[in-house]
Amino acid sequence: MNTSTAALTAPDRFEAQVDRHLLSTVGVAPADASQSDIMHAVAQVAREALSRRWVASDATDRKARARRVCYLSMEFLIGRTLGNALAALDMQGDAAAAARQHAASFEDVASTELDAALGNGGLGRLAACFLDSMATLGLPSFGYGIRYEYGMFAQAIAGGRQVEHPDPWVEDGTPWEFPRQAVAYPVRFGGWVEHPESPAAAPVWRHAGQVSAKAYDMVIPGHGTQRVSTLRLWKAVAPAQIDLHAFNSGDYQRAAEYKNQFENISWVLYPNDSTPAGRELRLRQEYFFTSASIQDIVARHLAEHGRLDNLAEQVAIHLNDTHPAIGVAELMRLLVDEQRLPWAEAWAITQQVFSYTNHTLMPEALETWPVSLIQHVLPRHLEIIFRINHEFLVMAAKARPGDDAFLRRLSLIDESGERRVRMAHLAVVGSHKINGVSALHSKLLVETIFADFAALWPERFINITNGVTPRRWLAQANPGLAGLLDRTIGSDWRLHLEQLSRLAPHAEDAAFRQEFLAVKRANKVRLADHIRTATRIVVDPDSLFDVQVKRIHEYKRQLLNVLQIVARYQAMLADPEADWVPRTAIFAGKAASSYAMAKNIIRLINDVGAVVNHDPRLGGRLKVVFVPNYGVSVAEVIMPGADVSEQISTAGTEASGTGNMKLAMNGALTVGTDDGANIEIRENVGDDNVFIFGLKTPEVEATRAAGYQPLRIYESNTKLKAVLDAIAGGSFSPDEPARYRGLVDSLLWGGDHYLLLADFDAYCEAQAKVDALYRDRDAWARKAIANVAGMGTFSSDRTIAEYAREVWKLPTDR
Ligand code: 26V
Repeated sequence: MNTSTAALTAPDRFEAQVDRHLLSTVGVAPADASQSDIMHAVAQVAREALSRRWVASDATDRKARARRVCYLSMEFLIGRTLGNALAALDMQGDAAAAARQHAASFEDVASTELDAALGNGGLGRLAACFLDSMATLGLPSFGYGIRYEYGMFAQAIAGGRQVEHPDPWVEDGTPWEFPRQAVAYPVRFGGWVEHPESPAAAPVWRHAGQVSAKAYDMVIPGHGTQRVSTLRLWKAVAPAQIDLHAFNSGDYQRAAEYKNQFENISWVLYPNDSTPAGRELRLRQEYFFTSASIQDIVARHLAEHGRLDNLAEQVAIHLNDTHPAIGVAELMRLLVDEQRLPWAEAWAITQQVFSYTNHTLMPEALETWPVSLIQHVLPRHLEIIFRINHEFLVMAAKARPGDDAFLRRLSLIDESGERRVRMAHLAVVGSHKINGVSALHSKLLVETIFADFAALWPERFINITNGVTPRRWLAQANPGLAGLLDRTIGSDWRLHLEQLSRLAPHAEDAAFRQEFLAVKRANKVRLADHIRTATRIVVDPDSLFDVQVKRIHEYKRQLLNVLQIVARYQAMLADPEADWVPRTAIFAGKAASSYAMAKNIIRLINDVGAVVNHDPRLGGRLKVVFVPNYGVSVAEVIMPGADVSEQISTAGTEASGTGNMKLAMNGALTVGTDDGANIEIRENVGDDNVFIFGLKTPEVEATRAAGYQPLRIYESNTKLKAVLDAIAGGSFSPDEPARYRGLVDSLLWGGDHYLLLADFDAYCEAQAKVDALYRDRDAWARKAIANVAGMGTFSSDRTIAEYAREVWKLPTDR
């Protein structure tokens, strides 16, 4: 044996590190390692490298006493971590080689990782894209959330229906978390408040129960930088002394119950999207993670600065929707009751610290809590909310003397029925900046739910349009297109997505168009493979892949898409010899478990597919598939394989949408309404490169105001009537002909609140234009390329740079 440098460095080589972890961490002989074993070992190698970056980032920020942003969110829809971590560490090549050494492909190895699905939909995925961008821009930043033991339920389809399965994603551990033994805070609930005689003494909250919030950290690597960010998730643990007491008295059952009553707080993610979940446990979850996060922020600040008067200079706390809005009252409690700051001083700090993003106008998703419930769960916070409200209304009354209706609308308390706390009002009053997530949404916010607040404080309301991270949604999800971009415009687009505009001239290059279409074709083959594995349905990669993927909700109008598909089916049957453009309609998305109508829509999609897919008269020219278990990893396969992106919400209802961005960035053409970020996508990619149809927001309002009568449309539109009659009459449910009677009745007799019938003709016309264009492969390719080229502004790096500049006042070099 010689001692050459090669021999000395050998143990540090990537493959050697993987083998070392196979032995020491996973506990398996390298020769016997399964794909999952290899995934775990590679993850350990990445973990070590990330940990080094973490320690360095942390030391730099502490030394610089850097101002930080803390992003409070109930949801972080992370997905898988390995591929992203390796890309950030520039270890992809090494990892692929290590996988090959064990006779595996890296893709197969990576696919054994479970998704971290700690979120429902758009709001949670946005938070995950934001973490990626905050780290990449090098912002000193923390994400704060809940370490749910069970994430978003897994969706299976059985007999055409959604079946929910639990998602115990951490049951067997995850390589990505770092439990912080030393970081824990008590979070209290219930009881009552005592007010001492002396006004100088602080009120005392005699709580009824207490739980410990324990920190579990995840590293969020930045790309093109050594900087990382931290995601700190809280787990609820019953305090040790509570267990002991009951255990010592021998009452194990009671001890276990008591323990569960508190530990259940971080058990499961609420699987609702925009539906009221007036459940006490949800409120406890919100307070639990918000209180722990703010205690952590205050404790760290005190440790670094030893005083609180400069808190607002050092930290920005962002509220991702109203779920953490109770934090406004919690910070006041900590500053006034525990740190003994005067109320006015504490309030000035609080208002400077907080900012708030609204993510929906849907009235049913605007959180309010009964005053009686807050009294029961958080009695001291209720007092604080009342005082905030009192001082706020005194101020507002000076602005509009005598206008009681104005004050009633502004109040933090809705007194119209059972008294309720309006969490959005608490968030607005406690924040110095409030934003919507697209230009239209932000405009509607100040015209509707926040109109009165905007009259008082116009300067607080701004727009920051959403974005998505190009690392996951282009580089990782679409290596084919990423490679083509690298060869054509260089590789800077990963960090500077505006660079995509340099693609535009290449739309004129026939050879480039061919390459572009070849990439799309390969992605469609990959998607078709996934569809076959997941549904056993065979689809043709040369057919037009028409994709609608998102949570199932009436306002998103998956049902309008189904109506259009049935109309197409009927037209094909009427003229089977015509030259129809072959189409594959691809749906995916979860329905809230309690949302009967949404579940019925899933069943209808599957029922329509069961008939259409097997009708020999169509010769395979129309297929309808429902891809089960939509989530981050399924989306990574679907987005690159789409030709058409369906963004067809009733105008004025979709706050932004982010799937629309992922699809367009991957070269899909949008068929969409004038809603959310669709409008800005059109402005950026060009009117000629999207298919915008249907009523616009003011027309939606006018249609409803004029007394919308869906029956009239039904009776006068023979094509639409035939569609609805077929669905209602059981053409797609022959075993139970009345199955969809109720669904159709909700349109005809239930008011058709989302105006499907009103938009039906315009939608079909837009789809006819799509068919015509698809026949001309060259013209299609030009428009698809124009879409990619125009999407530079929709990077979450741009979004985060705007937050940093306009809201958080953090320096960036962008
Ligand atoms: C509300 C609730 C209510 C109770 C139970 C659980 C739960 C979970 C989430 C929500 C609100 C969801 C709001 C949301 O996801 N909005 C979406 O946010 C995206 C990012 O800004 C945006 O692109 C979508 O248009 C918007 O629908």
